[in-house]
Amino acid sequence: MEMTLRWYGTGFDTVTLQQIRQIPGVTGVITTLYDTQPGEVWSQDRIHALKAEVEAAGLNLSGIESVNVHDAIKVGAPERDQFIANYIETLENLGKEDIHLVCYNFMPVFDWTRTELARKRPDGSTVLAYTQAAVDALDPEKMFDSIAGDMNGTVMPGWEPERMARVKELFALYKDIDDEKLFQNLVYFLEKIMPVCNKYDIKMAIHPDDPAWSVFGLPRIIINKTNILRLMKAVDDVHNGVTFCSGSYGTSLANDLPDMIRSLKGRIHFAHVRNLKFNAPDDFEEAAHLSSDGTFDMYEIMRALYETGFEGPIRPDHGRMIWGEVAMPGYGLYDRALGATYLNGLWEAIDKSHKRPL
Ligand SMILES: [Mn+2]
Repeated sequence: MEMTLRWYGTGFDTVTLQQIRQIPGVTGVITTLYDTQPGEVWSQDRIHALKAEVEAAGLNLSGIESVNVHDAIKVGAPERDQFIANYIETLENLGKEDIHLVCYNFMPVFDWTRTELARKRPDGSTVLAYTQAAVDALDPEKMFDSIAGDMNGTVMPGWEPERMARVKELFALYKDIDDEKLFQNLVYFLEKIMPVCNKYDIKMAIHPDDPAWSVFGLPRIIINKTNILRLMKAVDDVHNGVTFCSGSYGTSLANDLPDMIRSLKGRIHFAHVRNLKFNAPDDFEEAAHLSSDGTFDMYEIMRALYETGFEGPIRPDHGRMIWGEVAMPGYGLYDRALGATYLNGLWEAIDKSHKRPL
C-alpha cells in the first residue's frame, strides 16, 4: 500500500504539497482538477501540469479523486452517450499521463451528507456529524444553506454553490429513477468505459454512498456487501473496482467492514480509512483514527486489507479540526497527519508480525 493524502490543488486547498511532503510515510497525493465541471473533458496539458507540480514537490500523483460523473449518465438521459464519450476522452488523457487510478461516485443530487460540519467533541476538537432526526426535519432544498456557514470559506466537494442552486431541478431529474434503474445506468456507463480502462490500465474505484441509506427519498445503491458484489459481477473486469471507504460503508452498523474487505479481494484499488463514533445507530460523528476513539476496530480493517494483498493507495480520509486550524471541514492538515502516522504504524506492526511470527 501507499500512504497518501487528498489534496485539492493550489488555490483550493489550505494545505500545501510541502506540508504533505513532511508527514512521515506519506509519499503521494490523491488530487483532481477541482475547477472542472462534471461532463467536461480534462485536457492532457492540464493533467500534465498538475502531475508536474505534484512531482516537483517530491510526491507521487497516486490517483484522481474524483472524475465526477454527469447527472445525464446517472439518470440515463438521451445525452448520456455524449457525456460518456467526454469521460472516455478524459480517461484517455489521464492514461497518456501514466495515471492509473480514478475514484468516482454514483450518488444522486447530494454527494455525502452531513448535518453538522463542526460538532464539538469533549476534547474541544470539531468534527463532521450526522443525525437522521436533523435530516428528517430538513427541506432538502435548504440543506446547502443550513451547512454553508460552517465551510470555513472553502468550497466542499459535491456541495459546490452552482450545483446547489440547481437542487430543485436535480430532484426533478431523478424523480423516476429507482435503485434498479440507477444500477443499470451504472452498469451501462462501466461497460462503455472498460475498453479505454483496459487499454491504459486505469482502475476505476467507485466510492460508496454516504450515508449508506437513502436520504430525501433519493435512490442509493453502493451501500452494502450484496450490492457492491453484484456490481463487481455485473461488470466482471478488474478495472471495475472499489474505493473501500470505512467511514462511508461504516455509517451502517449492519456492514461488517473487515468481512466486506475480504469478500472484495483483488477489487479494492483505493482505501479511505477513518473511524466513526456512534451515539445511536442513526447519530454518528467522525472520530480520531484510533480504534479507542470511535466504534470501529481499525486494526482489523487494516489487517483485512493487508491479508487480501491490498496494493493501492490509502488515505486517512477525513480528520478532526484540532489545534486551532482553519481549513475545509474534514480536510485539515494536523489530524489527517496523525491519522496517516497511526495507520502506517498499524501496517508496520501487521507486516512484521506476518513476516516474523512470535
Ligand atoms: Mn471516503
